[in-house]
Amino acid sequence: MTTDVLAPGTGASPPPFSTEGGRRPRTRRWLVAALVTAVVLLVGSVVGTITWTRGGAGTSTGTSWSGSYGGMMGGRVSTRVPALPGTTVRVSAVDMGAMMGGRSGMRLTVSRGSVPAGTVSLVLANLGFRTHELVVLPLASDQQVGERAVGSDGTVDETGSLGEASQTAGSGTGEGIQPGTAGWTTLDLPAGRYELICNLPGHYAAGMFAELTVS
Ligand SMILES: [Cu+2]
Repeated sequence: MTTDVLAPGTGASPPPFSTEGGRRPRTRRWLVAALVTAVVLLVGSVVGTITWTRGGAGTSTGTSWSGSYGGMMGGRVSTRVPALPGTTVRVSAVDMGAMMGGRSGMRLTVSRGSVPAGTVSLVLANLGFRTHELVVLPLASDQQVGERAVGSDGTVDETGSLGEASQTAGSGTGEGIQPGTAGWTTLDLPAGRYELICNLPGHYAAGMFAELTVS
């Protein structure tokens, strides 16, 4: 964007819509308007956004990523994720920190809702302010995500878990994935429906679940 667009005192009206000379400035003004709208939407959004950049074509330097949650509330993931086998599903965890009562606005979102059966690598990026984790549970055919019974300790039964990513900047099981980091796991998933959850106390009930279909 050129600075003259934003500079004060340069509010010259665009030429009439119908003139040819008006096309370029008008297009640019629309672009600026669209950009401003996008920024406003981003700031007001409760959905985290993530940008992945490959570590270089043809190299195995892995993937680094950054993301933001709600724009001005920040939330970057600096962990360098290695190249992982199989189909990769990127899962982002967001929360509102201590704002809005603490536990509202906790979410898990997946980069894709379905994957082919076989080797699947799940990467959890923690864009929130709290520690999170990712546990993979099977879903019965008549079961929907978010319906599991929550125990008095705030967690759900993990019986039948196919695996989890709960290690900060590492693979597999650990003590939880700290804010601003990522953790991952690689699983062999047969066809079926799965529920990806964060099972730290209170987090499932607060909305940290997402569905993944394997076919
Ligand atoms: Cu969580």
